[in-house]
Amino acid sequence: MKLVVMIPAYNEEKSIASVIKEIPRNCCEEVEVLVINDGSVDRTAQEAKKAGADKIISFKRNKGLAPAFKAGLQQAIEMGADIIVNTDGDGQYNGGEIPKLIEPILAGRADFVLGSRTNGHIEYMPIQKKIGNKIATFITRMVSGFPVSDAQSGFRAFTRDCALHLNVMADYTYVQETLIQASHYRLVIEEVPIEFRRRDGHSRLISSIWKYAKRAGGTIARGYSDFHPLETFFGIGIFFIFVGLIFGSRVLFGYFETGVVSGNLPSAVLTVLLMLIGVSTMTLGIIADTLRTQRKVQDEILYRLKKLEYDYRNN
Ligand SMILES: Nc1nc2c(ncn2[C@@H]2O[C@H](COP(=O)(O)OP(=O)(O)OP(=O)(O)O)[C@@H](O)[C@H]2O)c(=O)[nH]1
Ligand SMILES: [Mg+2]
Repeated sequence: MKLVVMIPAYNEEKSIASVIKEIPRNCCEEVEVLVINDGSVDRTAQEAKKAGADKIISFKRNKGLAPAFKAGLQQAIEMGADIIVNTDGDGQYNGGEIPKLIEPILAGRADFVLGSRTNGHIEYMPIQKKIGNKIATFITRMVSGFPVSDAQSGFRAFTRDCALHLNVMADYTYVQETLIQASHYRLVIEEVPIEFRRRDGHSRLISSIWKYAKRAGGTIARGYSDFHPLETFFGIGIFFIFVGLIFGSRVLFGYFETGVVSGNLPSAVLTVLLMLIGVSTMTLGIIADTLRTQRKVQDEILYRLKKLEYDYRNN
Protein backbone atom coordinates (compact mmCIF):
# COMPACT_ATOMS: atom_id res chain seq x y z
CA MET A 1 0.00 0.00 0.00
CA LYS A 2 1.56 3.30 -1.08
CA LEU A 3 0.61 6.69 0.33
CA VAL A 4 1.50 9.94 -1.42
CA VAL A 5 1.09 13.10 0.66
CA MET A 6 0.72 16.09 -1.64
CA ILE A 7 1.29 19.67 -0.55
CA PRO A 8 0.27 22.57 -2.82
CA ALA A 9 2.48 25.48 -1.77
CA TYR A 10 2.78 29.10 -2.74
CA ASN A 11 5.53 31.06 -0.99
CA GLU A 12 5.67 28.82 2.06
CA GLU A 13 9.45 28.83 2.66
CA LYS A 14 9.00 29.37 6.39
CA SER A 15 6.71 26.41 7.07
CA ILE A 16 7.16 23.84 4.28
CA ALA A 17 10.12 22.06 5.95
CA SER A 18 8.31 21.47 9.23
CA VAL A 19 5.18 20.31 7.35
CA ILE A 20 7.26 17.71 5.48
CA LYS A 21 9.17 16.57 8.58
CA GLU A 22 5.93 16.12 10.52
CA ILE A 23 4.56 13.56 8.04
CA PRO A 24 4.78 10.07 9.63
CA ARG A 25 6.73 7.91 7.20
CA ASN A 26 5.60 4.65 8.79
CA CYS A 27 1.81 4.89 8.49
CA CYS A 28 1.80 2.83 5.25
CA GLU A 29 4.19 0.34 3.65
CA GLU A 30 5.48 3.16 1.44
CA VAL A 31 5.06 6.90 2.03
CA GLU A 32 6.21 9.62 -0.38
CA VAL A 33 5.88 13.39 -0.23
CA LEU A 34 4.98 15.46 -3.26
CA VAL A 35 5.19 19.26 -3.26
CA ILE A 36 3.48 21.35 -5.92
CA ASN A 37 5.42 24.58 -5.89
CA ASP A 38 3.12 26.98 -7.69
CA GLY A 39 5.45 29.67 -9.02
CA SER A 40 6.72 30.65 -5.56
CA VAL A 41 9.12 33.58 -5.61
CA ASP A 42 10.77 32.51 -2.34
CA ARG A 43 12.81 29.41 -1.40
CA THR A 44 9.84 27.02 -1.06
CA ALA A 45 11.30 24.46 -3.52
CA GLN A 46 14.79 24.49 -1.98
CA GLU A 47 13.42 24.18 1.56
CA ALA A 48 11.14 21.31 0.50
CA LYS A 49 14.04 19.46 -1.09
CA LYS A 50 16.23 19.94 1.98
CA ALA A 51 13.44 18.64 4.22
CA GLY A 52 13.17 15.40 2.24
CA ALA A 53 10.37 15.86 -0.31
CA ASP A 54 10.47 12.93 -2.73
CA LYS A 55 9.12 14.85 -5.69
CA ILE A 56 8.66 18.56 -6.40
CA ILE A 57 6.68 19.91 -9.33
CA SER A 58 7.48 23.57 -9.94
CA PHE A 59 5.31 25.82 -12.11
CA LYS A 60 7.15 28.68 -13.81
CA ARG A 61 4.43 31.08 -12.74
CA ASN A 62 1.60 31.07 -10.23
CA LYS A 63 -1.41 29.16 -11.65
CA GLY A 64 -3.64 28.98 -8.59
CA LEU A 65 -4.55 26.41 -5.97
CA ALA A 66 -7.05 24.40 -8.07
CA PRO A 67 -4.68 23.80 -11.04
CA ALA A 68 -1.92 22.94 -8.56
CA PHE A 69 -4.22 20.45 -6.80
CA LYS A 70 -5.19 18.92 -10.15
CA ALA A 71 -1.54 18.53 -11.20
CA GLY A 72 -0.79 17.03 -7.78
CA LEU A 73 -3.51 14.38 -8.09
CA GLN A 74 -2.26 13.42 -11.55
CA GLN A 75 1.35 13.21 -10.35
CA ALA A 76 0.42 11.22 -7.25
CA ILE A 77 -1.40 8.68 -9.43
CA GLU A 78 1.69 8.50 -11.69
CA MET A 79 3.82 7.87 -8.61
CA GLY A 80 1.68 4.79 -7.96
CA ALA A 81 -0.33 6.06 -5.01
CA ASP A 82 -3.02 3.79 -3.59
CA ILE A 83 -4.00 6.55 -1.17
CA ILE A 84 -3.46 10.30 -1.63
CA VAL A 85 -3.49 12.77 1.25
CA ASN A 86 -3.65 16.49 0.60
CA THR A 87 -2.41 18.91 3.23
CA ASP A 88 -1.52 22.61 3.25
CA GLY A 89 1.99 24.01 3.20
CA ASP A 90 1.41 26.52 5.97
CA GLY A 91 1.47 24.03 8.85
CA GLN A 92 -2.14 24.59 9.95
CA TYR A 93 -2.95 20.87 9.68
CA ASN A 94 -1.20 18.38 11.93
CA GLY A 95 0.68 15.80 9.84
CA GLY A 96 0.65 13.52 12.88
CA GLU A 97 -3.09 13.05 12.26
CA ILE A 98 -2.56 11.42 8.84
CA PRO A 99 -3.01 7.85 10.26
CA LYS A 100 -6.40 8.95 11.67
CA LEU A 101 -7.31 10.53 8.33
CA ILE A 102 -6.57 7.45 6.23
CA GLU A 103 -8.04 4.92 8.70
CA PRO A 104 -11.52 4.84 7.05
CA ILE A 105 -9.84 4.14 3.69
CA LEU A 106 -7.57 1.42 5.09
CA ALA A 107 -10.61 -0.15 6.77
CA GLY A 108 -12.35 -0.18 3.38
CA ARG A 109 -15.22 2.04 4.56
CA ALA A 110 -14.56 5.21 2.56
CA ASP A 111 -13.29 6.54 -0.77
CA PHE A 112 -12.85 10.12 0.39
CA VAL A 113 -12.06 11.28 3.93
CA LEU A 114 -12.43 14.87 4.95
CA GLY A 115 -10.72 16.33 7.98
CA SER A 116 -13.34 18.39 9.78
CA ARG A 117 -12.04 21.35 11.77
CA THR A 118 -15.45 22.26 13.13
CA ASN A 119 -15.93 18.76 14.60
CA GLY A 120 -12.37 18.87 15.92
CA HIS A 121 -10.34 21.66 17.46
CA ILE A 122 -9.71 25.12 16.00
CA GLU A 123 -6.84 26.92 17.71
CA TYR A 124 -7.58 30.18 15.94
CA MET A 125 -9.81 31.39 13.09
CA PRO A 126 -10.98 34.98 12.63
CA ILE A 127 -14.72 35.47 13.12
CA GLN A 128 -15.36 36.57 9.51
CA LYS A 129 -13.71 33.36 8.27
CA LYS A 130 -15.77 31.28 10.71
CA ILE A 131 -18.99 32.84 9.38
CA GLY A 132 -17.84 32.52 5.75
CA ASN A 133 -16.94 28.89 6.38
CA LYS A 134 -20.39 28.16 7.87
CA ILE A 135 -22.20 29.77 4.90
CA ALA A 136 -20.05 28.06 2.23
CA THR A 137 -20.39 24.72 4.05
CA PHE A 138 -24.19 25.10 4.25
CA ILE A 139 -24.44 25.82 0.50
CA THR A 140 -22.06 22.96 -0.37
CA ARG A 141 -24.18 20.64 1.79
CA MET A 142 -27.30 21.64 -0.18
CA VAL A 143 -25.58 21.31 -3.55
CA SER A 144 -23.70 18.06 -2.90
CA GLY A 145 -26.36 16.31 -0.83
CA PHE A 146 -23.62 15.21 1.59
CA PRO A 147 -24.06 16.42 5.20
CA VAL A 148 -20.60 17.99 5.33
CA SER A 149 -19.55 19.96 8.42
CA ASP A 150 -16.45 21.69 7.00
CA ALA A 151 -16.41 21.93 3.22
CA GLN A 152 -13.35 24.21 3.09
CA SER A 153 -10.92 21.89 4.83
CA GLY A 154 -7.75 21.16 2.85
CA PHE A 155 -6.79 18.10 4.92
CA ARG A 156 -8.24 15.23 2.91
CA ALA A 157 -7.53 11.69 1.83
CA PHE A 158 -8.62 9.94 -1.36
CA THR A 159 -8.38 6.44 -2.74
CA ARG A 160 -6.74 6.22 -6.13
CA ASP A 161 -10.09 5.32 -7.68
CA CYS A 162 -11.68 8.43 -6.17
CA ALA A 163 -8.81 10.58 -7.51
CA LEU A 164 -9.34 9.09 -10.97
CA HIS A 165 -12.99 10.19 -10.83
CA LEU A 166 -12.27 13.81 -9.90
CA ASN A 167 -12.05 16.35 -12.72
CA VAL A 168 -11.20 19.75 -11.26
CA MET A 169 -12.42 22.50 -13.58
CA ALA A 170 -12.09 25.52 -11.28
CA ASP A 171 -9.03 27.75 -11.36
CA TYR A 172 -9.24 29.12 -7.81
CA THR A 173 -10.14 26.53 -5.19
CA TYR A 174 -10.86 22.81 -5.51
CA VAL A 175 -12.40 22.25 -2.07
CA GLN A 176 -16.13 22.46 -2.76
CA GLU A 177 -16.03 21.18 -6.35
CA THR A 178 -14.30 17.91 -5.41
CA LEU A 179 -16.89 17.26 -2.69
CA ILE A 180 -19.79 17.94 -5.07
CA GLN A 181 -18.30 15.65 -7.72
CA ALA A 182 -17.49 12.81 -5.29
CA SER A 183 -20.98 12.96 -3.86
CA HIS A 184 -22.58 12.84 -7.30
CA TYR A 185 -20.41 9.90 -8.35
CA ARG A 186 -21.84 8.12 -5.28
CA LEU A 187 -18.41 7.72 -3.69
CA VAL A 188 -18.38 7.11 0.05
CA ILE A 189 -17.32 10.23 1.96
CA GLU A 190 -16.49 10.21 5.66
CA GLU A 191 -15.47 13.01 8.00
CA VAL A 192 -12.99 12.74 10.86
CA PRO A 193 -12.39 15.46 13.46
CA ILE A 194 -9.02 17.20 13.14
CA GLU A 195 -6.95 19.93 14.71
CA PHE A 196 -6.50 23.31 12.99
CA ARG A 197 -3.59 25.47 14.09
CA ARG A 198 -2.94 29.18 13.90
CA ARG A 199 -1.24 30.33 10.71
CA ASP A 200 2.12 32.05 10.79
CA GLY A 201 1.99 34.90 8.29
CA HIS A 202 -0.92 35.94 6.09
CA SER A 203 -3.19 33.78 3.93
CA ARG A 204 -1.91 33.14 0.40
CA LEU A 205 -5.32 32.17 -0.86
CA ILE A 206 -7.80 34.56 0.70
CA SER A 207 -6.87 38.21 0.19
CA SER A 208 -10.41 39.30 1.03
CA ILE A 209 -13.40 37.31 2.24
CA TRP A 210 -15.61 38.95 -0.44
CA LYS A 211 -13.30 37.94 -3.26
CA TYR A 212 -13.26 34.42 -1.88
CA ALA A 213 -17.07 34.37 -1.62
CA LYS A 214 -17.41 35.58 -5.23
CA ARG A 215 -14.97 33.08 -6.69
CA ALA A 216 -15.89 30.09 -4.54
CA GLY A 217 -19.61 30.98 -4.94
CA GLY A 218 -19.20 30.85 -8.73
CA THR A 219 -17.57 27.43 -8.51
CA ILE A 220 -20.33 26.05 -6.25
CA ALA A 221 -23.07 27.48 -8.53
CA ARG A 222 -21.38 25.95 -11.58
CA GLY A 223 -21.02 22.68 -9.67
CA TYR A 224 -24.78 22.64 -9.08
CA SER A 225 -25.83 23.62 -12.61
CA ASP A 226 -23.38 21.10 -14.08
CA PHE A 227 -25.09 18.25 -12.25
CA HIS A 228 -28.65 19.66 -12.21
CA PRO A 229 -29.09 21.70 -15.42
CA LEU A 230 -32.85 21.14 -15.72
CA GLU A 231 -33.58 22.13 -12.11
CA THR A 232 -31.34 25.21 -12.43
CA PHE A 233 -32.67 26.60 -15.72
CA PHE A 234 -36.29 25.54 -15.16
CA GLY A 235 -36.13 27.18 -11.72
CA ILE A 236 -34.91 30.49 -13.20
CA GLY A 237 -37.34 30.23 -16.12
CA ILE A 238 -40.33 29.54 -13.87
CA PHE A 239 -39.37 32.55 -11.74
CA PHE A 240 -39.52 34.85 -14.79
CA ILE A 241 -42.80 33.33 -15.95
CA PHE A 242 -44.29 33.74 -12.46
CA VAL A 243 -43.33 37.46 -12.34
CA GLY A 244 -44.66 37.78 -15.90
CA LEU A 245 -47.99 36.27 -14.77
CA ILE A 246 -48.27 38.86 -11.99
CA PHE A 247 -47.96 41.70 -14.49
CA GLY A 248 -50.15 39.74 -16.94
CA SER A 249 -52.97 39.44 -14.41
CA ARG A 250 -52.91 43.23 -14.01
CA VAL A 251 -53.31 43.61 -17.77
CA LEU A 252 -56.10 41.01 -17.80
CA PHE A 253 -58.07 42.65 -14.97
CA GLY A 254 -57.66 46.02 -16.70
CA TYR A 255 -59.00 44.48 -19.88
CA PHE A 256 -62.06 43.03 -18.09
CA GLU A 257 -62.79 46.42 -16.53
CA THR A 258 -62.23 48.69 -19.51
CA GLY A 259 -62.37 46.38 -22.51
CA VAL A 260 -58.97 47.62 -23.79
CA VAL A 261 -55.35 46.59 -23.19
CA SER A 262 -53.87 49.96 -24.14
CA GLY A 263 -54.39 51.37 -20.59
CA ASN A 264 -51.79 48.91 -19.29
CA LEU A 265 -49.45 48.91 -22.27
CA PRO A 266 -46.13 48.99 -20.28
CA SER A 267 -47.32 46.05 -18.16
CA ALA A 268 -48.41 44.17 -21.27
CA VAL A 269 -44.98 44.66 -22.90
CA LEU A 270 -43.24 43.61 -19.66
CA THR A 271 -45.43 40.48 -19.45
CA VAL A 272 -44.50 39.39 -22.95
CA LEU A 273 -40.82 40.13 -22.28
CA LEU A 274 -40.74 38.19 -18.99
CA MET A 275 -42.60 35.25 -20.53
CA LEU A 276 -40.14 35.16 -23.43
CA ILE A 277 -37.16 35.26 -21.07
CA GLY A 278 -38.74 32.48 -18.97
CA VAL A 279 -39.44 30.21 -21.93
CA SER A 280 -35.96 30.82 -23.45
CA THR A 281 -34.28 30.04 -20.13
CA MET A 282 -36.23 26.78 -19.89
CA THR A 283 -35.19 25.93 -23.45
CA LEU A 284 -31.58 26.57 -22.43
CA GLY A 285 -32.16 24.06 -19.63
CA ILE A 286 -33.08 21.38 -22.18
CA ILE A 287 -29.88 22.12 -24.15
CA ALA A 288 -27.82 22.14 -20.93
CA ASP A 289 -29.38 18.79 -19.98
CA THR A 290 -28.21 17.31 -23.28
CA LEU A 291 -24.73 18.70 -22.58
CA ARG A 292 -24.91 17.11 -19.13
CA THR A 293 -25.48 13.72 -20.77
CA GLN A 294 -22.42 14.40 -22.96
CA ARG A 295 -20.40 15.38 -19.90
CA LYS A 296 -21.38 12.11 -18.19
CA VAL A 297 -20.07 10.17 -21.19
CA GLN A 298 -16.88 12.28 -21.27
CA ASP A 299 -16.32 11.80 -17.53
CA GLU A 300 -16.68 8.05 -18.00
CA ILE A 301 -14.22 8.06 -20.94
CA LEU A 302 -11.74 10.17 -18.99
CA TYR A 303 -12.01 7.88 -15.97
CA ARG A 304 -11.39 4.80 -18.09
CA LEU A 305 -8.50 6.45 -19.94
CA LYS A 306 -6.82 7.55 -16.71
CA LYS A 307 -7.29 4.06 -15.26
CA LEU A 308 -5.88 2.40 -18.38
CA GLU A 309 -2.90 4.76 -18.34
CA TYR A 310 -2.31 4.00 -14.68
CA ASP A 311 -2.58 0.22 -15.16
CA TYR A 312 -0.23 0.42 -18.16
CA ARG A 313 2.39 2.41 -16.25
CA ASN A 314 2.26 0.17 -13.21
CA ASN A 315 2.30 -3.23 -14.92
N1 LIG B 1 -0.56 26.02 -5.58
C1 LIG B 1 -1.05 27.06 -4.94
N2 LIG B 1 -1.24 26.94 -3.66
C2 LIG B 1 -1.72 28.00 -3.02
C3 LIG B 1 -2.08 29.22 -3.65
N3 LIG B 1 -2.56 30.03 -2.72
C4 LIG B 1 -2.50 29.32 -1.59
N4 LIG B 1 -1.98 28.12 -1.77
C5 LIG B 1 -1.68 27.04 -0.83
O1 LIG B 1 -2.92 26.49 -0.42
C6 LIG B 1 -2.87 26.21 0.96
C7 LIG B 1 -3.98 26.97 1.64
O2 LIG B 1 -3.78 28.36 1.48
P1 LIG B 1 -3.89 29.37 2.68
O3 LIG B 1 -3.35 30.67 2.22
O4 LIG B 1 -3.28 28.76 3.89
O5 LIG B 1 -5.46 29.50 2.81
P2 LIG B 1 -6.38 29.11 4.02
O6 LIG B 1 -5.75 28.04 4.87
O7 LIG B 1 -7.71 28.82 3.45
O8 LIG B 1 -6.48 30.45 4.82
P3 LIG B 1 -5.73 30.82 6.20
O9 LIG B 1 -6.58 30.24 7.29
O10 LIG B 1 -5.67 32.30 6.25
O11 LIG B 1 -4.37 30.20 6.15
C8 LIG B 1 -1.44 26.58 1.43
O12 LIG B 1 -0.65 25.43 1.38
C9 LIG B 1 -0.98 27.57 0.39
O13 LIG B 1 0.41 27.57 0.19
C10 LIG B 1 -1.85 29.31 -5.03
O14 LIG B 1 -2.08 30.32 -5.67
N5 LIG B 1 -1.35 28.19 -5.62
MG1 LIG C 1 -3.99 28.10 5.73
